[in-house]
Amino acid sequence: MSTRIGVIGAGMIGQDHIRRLTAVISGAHVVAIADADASRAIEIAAGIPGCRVVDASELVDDPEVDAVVVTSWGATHAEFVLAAIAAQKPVFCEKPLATTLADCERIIAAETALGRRLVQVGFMRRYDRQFRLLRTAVASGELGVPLLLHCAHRMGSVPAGYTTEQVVNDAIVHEIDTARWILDEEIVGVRVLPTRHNPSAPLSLTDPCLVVLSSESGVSIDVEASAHGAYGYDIRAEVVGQHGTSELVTERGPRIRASGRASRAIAEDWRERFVEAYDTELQEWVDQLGAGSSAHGPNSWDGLAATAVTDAIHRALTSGEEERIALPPRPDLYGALS
Ligand code: NAD
Ligand code: ISE
Repeated sequence: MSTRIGVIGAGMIGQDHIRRLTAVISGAHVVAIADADASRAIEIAAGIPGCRVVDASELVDDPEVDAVVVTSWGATHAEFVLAAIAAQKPVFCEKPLATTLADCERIIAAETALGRRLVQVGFMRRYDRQFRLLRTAVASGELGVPLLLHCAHRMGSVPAGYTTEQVVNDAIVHEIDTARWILDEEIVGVRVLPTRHNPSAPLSLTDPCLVVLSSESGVSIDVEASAHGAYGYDIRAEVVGQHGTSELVTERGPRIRASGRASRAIAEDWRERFVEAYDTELQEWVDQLGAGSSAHGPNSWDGLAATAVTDAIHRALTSGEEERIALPPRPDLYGALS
């Protein structure tokens, strides 16, 4: 039986996930779309047989909707995720789970009271082959004790009006999650280092933004987030361990030798770089729904832990000091860290 999905938010990633759910993965189909911009919802729904346009406030409780995908703006996620938990429907929520720690705590409290995990957060890098190899290299012990993790998040370009808040909540949030997942420990401290301003960026944007996170065991994780990476979308990560290093291989396609140079392509944006990861992420989620099991992917706890760190980065941007992170106790419902 095919799972009937309702999607809230038909913007960039909403449309990409709708295409994926409709044309790429098996076991689900999109029956309802809601967007604050009704004309956008109408246009997208028109291309999908049997798909209705529904008001966001009614989509979760719609009896024709079995499970919900939330791809609206970050600050709106908590409302829809809480509604899905109240309706006891599985919900796949794009990152961030919520933009405030208080909202994340409300979500955890609601799920814990229900006693069942219904929420999966869209930390799709956990489904990327290269990130999985990096994590396996660390877990194998071959590198010895991990000491440092160097990360870069270079966006080729960003939409006009892109803010420092988005750099932190939408971009660096991925490095926070991958660091926790690769190292299998929480982040406990954050500093923001001064950088020279990129003349291509508006003065209001912290670009590049250079953040150093510290893990429980003392691993330092430096994250360079560049909103005007200029040459393409480039995500890098390298673990430096006691006995060796391991890094992501990020170039794509065949190696070309021409005009006196050897080169390989660099992805244009996140849709291209992580296309297989998004496909795997949603296929596994749908498979779990079909099997009637709780989502096994990144959960509400992972969402809360990431938001606790983004909150601390915002404090550090203002204070210029190291900001510490104190997480509430992790409920048993969420099991071990990863
Ligand atoms: P977007 O602005 O392109 O699209 C958001 C859509 O949501 C818009 O169409 C907007 O009208 C709609 N919307 C906003 N509030 C709404 C509400 N209350 N009810 C109904 N519709 C509403 O943004 P985007 O780039 O698609 O990002 C959306 C979310 O997905 C963000 O949280 C972002 O961080 C996340 N995202 C994740 C990835 C990833 O790699 N995992 C990539 C891109 C975006
Ligand atoms: C976007 O929202 C994403 O989640 C992408 O994965 C990220 O790389 C990009 O920086 C964000 O804007």
